[in-house]
Amino acid sequence: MDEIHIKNLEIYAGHGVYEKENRNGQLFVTDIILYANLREAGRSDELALSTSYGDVSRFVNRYLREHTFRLIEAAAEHLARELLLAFPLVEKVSLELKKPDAPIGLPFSYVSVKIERGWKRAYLGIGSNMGNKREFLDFGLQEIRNHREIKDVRCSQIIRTAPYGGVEQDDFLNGAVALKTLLSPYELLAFLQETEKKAGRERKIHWGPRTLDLDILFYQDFVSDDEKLTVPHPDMANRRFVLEPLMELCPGYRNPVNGKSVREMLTELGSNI
Ligand code: A4P
Ligand code: MG
Repeated sequence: MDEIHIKNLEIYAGHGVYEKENRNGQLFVTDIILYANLREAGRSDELALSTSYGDVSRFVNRYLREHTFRLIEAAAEHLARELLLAFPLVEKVSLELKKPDAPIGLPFSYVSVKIERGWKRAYLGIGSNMGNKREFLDFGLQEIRNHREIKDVRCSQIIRTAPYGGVEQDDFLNGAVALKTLLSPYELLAFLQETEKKAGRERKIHWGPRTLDLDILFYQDFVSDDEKLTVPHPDMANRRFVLEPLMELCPGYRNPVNGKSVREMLTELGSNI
């Protein structure tokens, strides 16, 4: 991806563990790399199609002066998030925050933290087979759309599906959702579980009836199989009610575990189930 660099931007602000540092302030120096597609701005020579390095520099200056953090880790983390929210063309940001006058009592040039943060693409499965199913799905979608750190939400068609997995229960409504998020996989999971809870979800029977089920199917090319979070969803290749909606959103997306695209998994499933 293309890059815009801002090097050694100097800001006087009050971050530190000691109260004196917050009160008196000191010099901070930042290096920022903005990752974005600059092709259209380059071709057209239009500032509106790019991100103004002047606006970004003033934003960083204002943000670091108006907020106080004890750790430069926290200052960098919050600043990176706010930059990504304020400048929508920026996909990823690299931020180094240097503190040349940190109270160490030994000679050094600076201490710093450097982080890289960006929008991540994720796909969710949504389902309901209790009560007013459509309303539960709409509620879940609305909560997802309202989250500050989620954007570009697209939902597949909602389909009616027979219950899978052997538990005798009502038909499901199922769909898939594409989104971009600043949340980590575990933060996204926590938010989805909170949303299920708000929809009155009770966990009684494994694979049993539910008002609202929100599963992470893919999170970029992240792979995890611990107890709390298994991504990609391990049984997706056997589930038509997952693959059909996904097919509408991302037919070419490859499962990082088996290397197969959604289209290939659906073709292999054939007319089974
Ligand atoms: N968990 C692990 N990985 C994930 C992930 N990728 N996304 C953990 C979300 N949660 C994940 O889930 C149990 C635990 O899975 C959570 O605590 C979480 O930490 P749960 O939602 O409480 O229980 P569950 O949904 O009963 O179990 P599970 O294994 O998630 O079942 P599935 O896969 O959700 O399948 N038939 C049709 N037609 N349509 C359906 O939507 N759904 C199921 C449930 C069965 N049959 C169905 C459908
Ligand atoms: Mg689930």
